[in-house]
Parts: sequence; structure tokens; C-alpha cells
Amino acid sequence: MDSLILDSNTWLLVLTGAGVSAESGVPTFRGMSGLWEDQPVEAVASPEGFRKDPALVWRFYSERRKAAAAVHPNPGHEALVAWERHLGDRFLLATQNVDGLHTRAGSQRVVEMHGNLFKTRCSRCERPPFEDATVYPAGAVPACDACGKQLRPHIVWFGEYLDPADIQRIEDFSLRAATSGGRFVFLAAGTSGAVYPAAGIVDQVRNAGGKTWLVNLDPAENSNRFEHRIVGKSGEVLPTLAK
Ligand code: BJW
Ligand code: ZN
Repeated sequence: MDSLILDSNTWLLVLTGAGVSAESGVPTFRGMSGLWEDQPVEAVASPEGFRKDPALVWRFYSERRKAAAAVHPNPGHEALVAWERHLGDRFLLATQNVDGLHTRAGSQRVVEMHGNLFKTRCSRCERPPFEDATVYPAGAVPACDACGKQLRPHIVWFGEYLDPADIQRIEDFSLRAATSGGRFVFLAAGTSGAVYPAAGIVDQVRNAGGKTWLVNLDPAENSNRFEHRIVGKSGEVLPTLAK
């Protein structure tokens, strides 16, 4: 098996998806577990879903909060913490996961591209997002204390823009890595490569001359755009991958 070289010349950008949390017991989105109470996740994780039935959406997120609070990081998360300790500012973790397990494991240089399950924001006014682990009772829709309108989970739903500051952090890191004179490496793990813009990062890195790695249990939709592909569980592959 190829190994990933992490030396003083390496800049490493990692992208994680739901597969990295699967071994902690968090369900993934696509495949068998892509349904919630027999409806597609998009029905509850979308602006349309929230407009139609905000109480249902809050029940979905309250259940996810409860489930995510009860699980623990796994060896895949821990491997990424070790890599970051080794590389320092030459490491960045972009995660699509909203469960907070990377920061709980100890990762510090993290961009949560799709938001965070344990934050809430107003659906109307500019009140900044705030920490909120509340499991709301069925039927409840919390209200904003600044404007009185409905609060919503701090999650990037389909059709919504990612925070431009998050995209900028990933682009800035990539530019520094590509112009450093060192080895620029991108590794994606546990992601089906179906959702953009995350699924397009591999192309940007390749265009910038970087090396690309994929660690995934099943073939991803963008698999053939990676140079190195390893089939397996992230919790088993990542801890032994780096040299
Ligand atoms: C393991 C494993 C183990 C299991 N070890 N592996 C360009 C082209 C085409 C479409 C678009 C485009 N740009 C934008 C779009 C539209 C859309 C999109 O991408 N649609 C596609 C479906 C085609 N994108 C957006 O809407 C984004 N917004 C945007 O771009 O704004 C600009 C814009 C606005 C309007 C119009 C056009 C552009 C926003 C995307 C937000 C995604 N949000 C979600 C929901 C969050 C809700 C929540 O969590 O409650 O985020 S979708 C859902 O998918 C979630 C995930 O973060 C995301 C990615 O899923 P992920 O992580 O890859 O999980 P899975 O389940 O798909 O895959 C798991 C993988 O792990 C599998 O492959 C397993 O094999 C593997 N695995 N166990 C290793 N142990
Ligand atoms: Zn408000």
C-alpha cells in the first residue's frame, strides 16, 4: 500500500465526510441510512422543509443533537489530531460533518463547511450564531430573543451558500501550500463526493499541482479524479497511512 509522507516539507489539506463518523455510530447520509422516518433527508434539511414544517425540522435536529452528544471520536478522528500536531500550520481540516467530533477529538485547525449541530442562529435577523445543545421537545420552535422570529439550526442546507469566510480559509491554505515549494497533499476520507463545493476540491488541488488521496469504504462519485485510492474504513486506514 502507498504511504502518505508527512515530513517538514508537507502541506496537508484533509476533507472529511460522514464516513469518518460512521465508526462512532453516527449514520451517514446516502445509502441505507439516508432516510429519516421514511423521508429523504433533503425534506427536513432544506430551507423549503423548514418553511413548510419548522417543528419537524427541529425534531430532526434535536434527535441528531441527542445522538451526537452520546457518541465518541474514533481512531480516524485521532489520527487526524496526530497529523495536525506533527504539521502545525501546514495542516488544515475541512469537514462536512456537523457533529463536532473532530474538535472533541482535539483537532484545532478545523473548517466546519456545513455548519455545526450544536449551534443555532436566527432565520431572519443578524443575531450571530450561538452555542446551543438544547434538545427541544417535539412540536417546539424556539424564537429569537432579538427579533422574535424563528430560530434555526446553524447548518448549511441544500441550495444555501457556504460561509464565504470558510471557503476563503480553504483557498488561502491551498494557495500557501501550492506556492510553498513543498509537497501539497489533499486527502479526502469518508465522503461520497456527491455534494458540491466539497466534491470539487480535488480538482482545484490537482490543478494547483497537489497530490490527491481518497480513503473511502465504497467507490465515491468523484473517485476517478483522485490519484491514490484506498478502499477501507477510515478508522482502520488513517492510523496506519502516514509515514
Ligand atoms: C466510510 C465509512 C468508514 C461509510 N470509513 N468511509 C455544482 C455541481 C452540482 C450541484 C451543485 C453544485 N454546486 C452546488 C450544487 C447544489 C448542491 C449539490 O451539491 N447538490 C448535489 C447533490 C449535486 N450544493 C449545495 O446546495 C451547496 N450550496 C451551494 O453550493 O451554494 C451555492 C449554490 C446555491 C444555489 C444553487 C447552486 C449553488 C450546499 C451543500 C450543503 C450540504 N448539506 C448537507 C446537509 C446538512 C444537513 C445536516 O447534516 O443536517 O450536508 S447534505 C449532506 O451531504 C450533508 C453532508 O455534509 C453532505 C456530504 O455527505 P457525505 O459526508 O459525503 O456523506 P455520504 O453519506 O454521502 O457519504 C459517506 C461516505 O462514507 C460513503 O461513500 C461511504 O462509502 C463512506 N463510508 N463508512 C470510510 N467507516
Ligand atoms: Zn432574530
